[in-house]
Amino acid sequence: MKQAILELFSKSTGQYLSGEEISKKLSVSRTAIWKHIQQLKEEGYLFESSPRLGYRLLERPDTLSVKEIKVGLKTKRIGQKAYIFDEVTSTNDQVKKYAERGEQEGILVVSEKQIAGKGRMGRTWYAPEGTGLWFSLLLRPQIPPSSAAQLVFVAAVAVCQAIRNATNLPATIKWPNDILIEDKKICGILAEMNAELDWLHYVVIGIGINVNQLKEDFPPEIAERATSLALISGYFHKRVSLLQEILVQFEKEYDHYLEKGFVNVIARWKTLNNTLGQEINVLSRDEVFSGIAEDIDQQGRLLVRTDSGELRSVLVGDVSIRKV
Ligand code: BT5
Repeated sequence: MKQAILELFSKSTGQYLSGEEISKKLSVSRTAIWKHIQQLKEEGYLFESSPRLGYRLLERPDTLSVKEIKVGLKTKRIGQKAYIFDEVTSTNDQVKKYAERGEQEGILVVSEKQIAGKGRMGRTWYAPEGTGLWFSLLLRPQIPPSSAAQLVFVAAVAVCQAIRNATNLPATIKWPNDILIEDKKICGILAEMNAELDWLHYVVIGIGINVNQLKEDFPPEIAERATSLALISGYFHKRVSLLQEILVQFEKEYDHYLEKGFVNVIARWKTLNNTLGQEINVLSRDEVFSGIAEDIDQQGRLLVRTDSGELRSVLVGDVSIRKV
């Protein structure tokens, strides 16, 4: 019932709804409505009530709850089933457990905190309590395992676009999986898959976004390279609204990809990236080299013209943009 009440208010944002109107629409008594609204107030929702006009929802709490995530969520399947945790080792690992139990594509796992958050290649992702968005999605696309890396690009385009839409901040994508603002890392993406050589069982897309951390919240080893939306904009952001926008953009981008292929994703990726055309250093496996990032190919490999004129394609690696 509380979910239904919130849905009504989400459709008439900032407007008064009378107790009578609500009770008619939901077929319950006005006293029951009053009781539910009192409970919502205790959960952090700020309602204004006027004896003549009824109730108006002024503020929603920034708690990551299924109720909050689902209210007004404009997706068909991505995030429509969500699991929320106070603490997990890694949301990617949690999604894998659900995948093994046969859960459907689109399920979302969000945690307030990760105690063993993962980056790529065994690295650590720092995911402290309450300040960021740490979440993972389960996908079951019918594509060959060799194409699974393309989903990192789908995710990067969706997250970058969503951050721009929700905050107006100039987010860009650094090949292959980082979102940066003002040259600092705001978001990392980790895609993992379960597959046979020629059969993809599922893919987990893990996304970590620094939302409301302050400078002192970052450990010294990343403090110079990492930032948060709050640090850039000077004010705190609602994590739930951002998450909803990401889910919407993700579904849009993913559906496009499934229908029309990777070419369209690359085209959008190119309009949002900060890597192509730049002088870069590449750390690929154990080798370091530098050159100019010329393009990405149909598999998402970065094509780099090295300082000696050779064109090299990089499938896995880290890139840093050289400052001139
Ligand atoms: C990534 O790896 O950037 C992928 C990060 C994915 C995190 C999400 S959170 C939800 C889901 N569950 C997980 O367990 N993981 C995913 P990589 O490109 O390898 O970058 C890792 C490096 O980024 C680290 O070695 C640090 O230098 C740096 N780093 C760690 N935590 C950071 C943070 N919160 N913000 C910015 N940089 C960070």
